Amino acid sequence: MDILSRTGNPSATNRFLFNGDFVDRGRYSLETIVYLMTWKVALPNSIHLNRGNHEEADINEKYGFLSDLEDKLGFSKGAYLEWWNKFNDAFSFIPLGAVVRSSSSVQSFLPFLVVHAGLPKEAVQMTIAELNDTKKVNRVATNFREAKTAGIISTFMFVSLIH
Ligand SMILES: [Mn+2]
Repeated sequence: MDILSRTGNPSATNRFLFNGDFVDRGRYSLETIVYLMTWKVALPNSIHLNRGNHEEADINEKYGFLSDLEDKLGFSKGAYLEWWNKFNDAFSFIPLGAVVRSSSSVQSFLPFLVVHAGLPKEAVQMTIAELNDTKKVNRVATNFREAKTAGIISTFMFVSLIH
């Protein structure tokens, strides 16, 4: 919210890419993710979200998001756990990366890929089209331990912690 108060709200000419870890970063996880999701629904082409390693249940149950939901929605155990599951289901659909290209109205630059952490070894030889192919990279996963392509997915979000 502080960023948008300084830069102005998202619009067709004021576009944003937020690069993950929307939760587990302080006492306002719920407010932050609802705020970003609301902008995304309102202006889907002006705000873009990449998935970070904290948009994953195994992580955000330990580092603040689950307890934030318990504090704010904990009128019953079922309620906040249900919301936690729903948020993590939604997180599984957040893209792992975004390609940033120049538009004709700004200085030209080569397209580049933005991911939360880094590229896995398997991906270095892959094209953007192959990375975007859900048959090759099944990136929809709420729990990486159970995902077929867990190694690739988690490296997109965790490699900075490993190397
Ligand atoms: Mn992170």
